[in-house]
Amino acid sequence: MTKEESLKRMSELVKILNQYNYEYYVLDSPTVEDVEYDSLMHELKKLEEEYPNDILNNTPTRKVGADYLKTDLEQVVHQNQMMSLQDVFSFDELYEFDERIRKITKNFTYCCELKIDGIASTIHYEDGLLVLGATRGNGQIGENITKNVLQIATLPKVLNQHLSMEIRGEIYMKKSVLNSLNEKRKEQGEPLLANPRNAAGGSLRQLDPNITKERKLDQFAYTLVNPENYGLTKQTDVLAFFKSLGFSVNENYRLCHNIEEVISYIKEYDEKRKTLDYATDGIVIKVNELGLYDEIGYTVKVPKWAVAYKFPAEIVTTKLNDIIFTVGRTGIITPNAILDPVLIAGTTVSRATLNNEAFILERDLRIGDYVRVRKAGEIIPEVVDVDLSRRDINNKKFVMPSFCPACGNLLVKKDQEAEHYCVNPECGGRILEGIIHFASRQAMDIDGLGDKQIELFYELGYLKDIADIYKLPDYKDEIINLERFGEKKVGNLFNSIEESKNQSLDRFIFGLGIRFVGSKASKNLAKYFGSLANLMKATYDELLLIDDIGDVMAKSIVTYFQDKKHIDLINRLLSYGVKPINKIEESLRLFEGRTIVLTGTLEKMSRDEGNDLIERLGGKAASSVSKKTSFVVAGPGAGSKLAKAKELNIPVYNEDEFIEMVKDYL
Ligand code: 0OX
Repeated sequence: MTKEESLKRMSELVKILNQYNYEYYVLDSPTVEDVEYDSLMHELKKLEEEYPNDILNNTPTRKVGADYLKTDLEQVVHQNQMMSLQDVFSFDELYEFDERIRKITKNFTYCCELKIDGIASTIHYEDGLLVLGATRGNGQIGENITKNVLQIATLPKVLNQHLSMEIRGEIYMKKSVLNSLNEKRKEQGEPLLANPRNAAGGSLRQLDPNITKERKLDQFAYTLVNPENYGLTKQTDVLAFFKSLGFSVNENYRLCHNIEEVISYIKEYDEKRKTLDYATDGIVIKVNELGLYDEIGYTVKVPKWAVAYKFPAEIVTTKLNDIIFTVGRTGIITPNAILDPVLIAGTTVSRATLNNEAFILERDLRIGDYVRVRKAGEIIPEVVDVDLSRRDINNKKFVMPSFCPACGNLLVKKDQEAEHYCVNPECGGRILEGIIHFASRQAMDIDGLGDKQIELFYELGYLKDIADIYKLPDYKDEIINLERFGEKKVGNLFNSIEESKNQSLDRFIFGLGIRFVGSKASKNLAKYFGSLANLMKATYDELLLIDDIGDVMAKSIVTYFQDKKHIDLINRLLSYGVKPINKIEESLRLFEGRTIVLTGTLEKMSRDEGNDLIERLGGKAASSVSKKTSFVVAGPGAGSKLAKAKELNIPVYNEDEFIEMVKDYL
């Protein structure tokens, strides 16, 4: 790669990884597997080592999880930094770790612990009473979660000795707890929690501790701050001490005398961990003799006397009992594997998408085969391949059906496309998916109207298309009498239906489900046309002028609005009071008449980007604070401007609060 290419790649990686971090830390909903994330991060670190002068300000290599978090919780400054761990992915790297320590001393052992996939936290006790709980945050500053840790049944609130001390450990959610929580959420049409770690994180950051209590979290203790105060010299003794005080300690730890023993421990637990009721993503290997820690030393973020070996993604073999087909709103037919239920990475898997005919034929998957399944992004089950050694000769080669499973129409496969389609616009399966899409979180965001409710109302004949949603209140009496509904729930549902009438124009456009028009294109369309009426009149040539809208999308939009059925549907929606609001237009006035000053270091945008944003939203970006300043956005290191703002009683927000104000317009 030339330097220019490397810098371009660096900038791409920063963008992708920041997005992944946002999905992971803020949305609690990762979209990539850890392995892929780690490999991209590794690539970025290597490039940054090569070009240290070109490291970007917003690089994720200099941020930790908490930098991505928006939080309403109070901050806690850690008196003793909370370090994280250096990850390694191979035994070779472990040998290198061992070599580095052996250069310093030959007289040591290892304490190996399971790496629990949860949230690292610190707990302070004074005179035997739990007085403070905090997350790691960036290692220096965390979030105060005292009220929430008090809800963890297995964490002692009062110690059996009057000790003042700080202990650290992992707060986690059991796999079984996550499964039953997700079952409830599914029933209520709420989004599922992606994995035990994100579930624990989300539960701990609840502002209402009662929710934390319902989430039934647990904790394992593993670090004691200042162990010398208790005469302890070994990590294994610390763990025993914790146990004697009433803490939960993960009992699977082992004292290993050399790196070979460490490796056999890892191999043993890569199997055993599958049977445990909590998620583990590796093994933590720590020098056991605490007295050696200072000599072996620390880097800025991690100790040199410990590493985390990360397990490769879990793959499980199970039986493929059937292949069934679902119809999407665009008519796409998706084959799905029906599997003998198996536990993978924390949840039971009994279904996996098989994407399309080619996917099945490439792997030669046959009903009755044993297949290997893994979870992409720890969430989405995926069939990797077949275990041919276990194939029964009677298993028949897969043949794609010719007819739609929902309406029986002949399926169509277009040239160059891998997918089969049902092209019947009246197909019940397609209509149902279209209604689900319209009500979904990214579109009209109608709370309480999830897949299950829509399927039920569709079967009962209350919903035949998206406009019928606004007629649901006509069936109030019938719905109240349905199982799992009731006065309150129905009242909430009707309120959110009513509220959605003034949903933003871009979400409404996205909700219509026009082929190829995703949420980004919908935003561009709303911004350009400003109203539904204008969009409906748009010509092909005009559409091509808009950002990111090309030939295929432009044709699809024109065709959609030429169809009388769609015009009738939109007219009905309008007649029921649906009136999408152009929030993008509104945004131009968000800061109208306001003078805003940015000061200190902004971590998520450059100063120029911030000032541009203020101007774009109709405000004035100023560089000095005066009586005329409407508010100040202060990042770390803010000095005299911040002091002046305080003196003049001008509101001050931090960067996260500012992003919260403008997030709809970014
Ligand atoms: C875990 C875990 C995490 C903490 C900082 C230096 C050593 N997730 O289970 N961290 C540590 O120890 C680190 N131990 C663990 N067991």
